[in-house]
Amino acid sequence: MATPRVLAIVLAGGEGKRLMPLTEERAKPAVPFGGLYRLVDFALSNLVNSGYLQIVVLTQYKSHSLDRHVARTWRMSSLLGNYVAPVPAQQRVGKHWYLGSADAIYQCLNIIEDERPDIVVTVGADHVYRMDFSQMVDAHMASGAEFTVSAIRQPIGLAGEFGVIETQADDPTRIAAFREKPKDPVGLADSPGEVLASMGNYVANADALVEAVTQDAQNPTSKHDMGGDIVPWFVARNTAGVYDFIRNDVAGSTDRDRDYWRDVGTIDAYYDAHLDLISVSPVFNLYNTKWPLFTGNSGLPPAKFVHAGPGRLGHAADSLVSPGVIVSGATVSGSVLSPGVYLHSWASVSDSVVLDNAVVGRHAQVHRAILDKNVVVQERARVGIDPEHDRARGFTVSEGGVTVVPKGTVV
Ligand code: ADQ
Repeated sequence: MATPRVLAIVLAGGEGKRLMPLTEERAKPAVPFGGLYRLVDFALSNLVNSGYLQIVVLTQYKSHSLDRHVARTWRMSSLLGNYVAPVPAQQRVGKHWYLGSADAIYQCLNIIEDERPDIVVTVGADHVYRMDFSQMVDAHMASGAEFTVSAIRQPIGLAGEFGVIETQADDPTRIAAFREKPKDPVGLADSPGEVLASMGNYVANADALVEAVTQDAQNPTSKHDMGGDIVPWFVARNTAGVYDFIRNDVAGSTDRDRDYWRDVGTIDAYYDAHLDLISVSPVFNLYNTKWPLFTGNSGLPPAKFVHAGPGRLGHAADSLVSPGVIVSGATVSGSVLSPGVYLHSWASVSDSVVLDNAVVGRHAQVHRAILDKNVVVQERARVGIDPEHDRARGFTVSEGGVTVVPKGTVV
């Protein structure tokens, strides 16, 4: 099979309402994750590792830190025609921002026309996983479908958060029906407790995609959404294929994290995905060098652990600790610390996610909490120990009981 020309589009305009307050001041794809990364780094690393180096990142909502991250971290030499380019909502076709993800693509059709790709790979920017998109492209081209959706089984209880796929009885690689976030999902015949969910990643023949989003733009009843409108458009044409991620995606990943895919759309999912990273043999392994995850290099010094002494430890166990962190006589367990975090003597941080440059003062306690950037927990203050108290003082406490302290708060 001839190698196709591929343009990659990263949909990075999502608002991420359910991740509030982490998305109060930043787009969801810019939310920090795993100590050093931003969520968008997973989609971009997957594309680059798949060999796709012509990438546009469509941004809109509170996109300043996202644009800056993409421009600084992912800048490539354009000598060979490779680029990762943030493209803000351009209002090319009207005085509105992107209406939905399909409108975002419609508004940048000029890029597709300029690049003349054979195939467009469109991916979300909100998920933590490893995936070789070149395998999906190969499967797409072999199948004869115009548009292919990557899919993974999910518990039926989560069906309302996903596009749910029904495959054709005589051909499980073709989509018979697609329902976006159904309220009354039907389980799979061989596993009634599960549905086949769209991962929000699509491979399309460029011509067909252009036709679909152009027609969609003219449809006054459309919400201009990839999942809600474009996938059903291809299903109606009987040219929509499905790519089974678990069965097919084998390259790049170790056996262990091969099947890992997490939508970190809620505080609890975000928190739990961090715990997945910490375990001794993690299901998602940041140290897998076969499929590296790229991000910015802060140039910070190494993490430092000092001031062990009577009653204080200056250590961390079962944790990920980023560059620039100082653990000075404090105790850390089961936590992920982002760059520049400073923990003072007799402080204790357990089962928590602490984002950049947060400070925890002497004798303070932080448990089952997410501290956003630049939070200061003052001497003897407590966070996450008493969820009722945390709620009363205005912090978000998730259903799973995780307290979130917004950016820059002094506790
Ligand atoms: P959602 O994630 O709910 O479901 P959406 O809010 O459209 O769908 O977000 C999809 C991606 O597009 C995200 O990466 C988001 O950041 C981005 N995005 C949203 N609106 C955008 C806009 N106007 N401009 C640019 N980018 C935008 C989708 C699919 C489901 C599928 C789930 C998987 O619709 O079918 O099951 O993803 O999580």
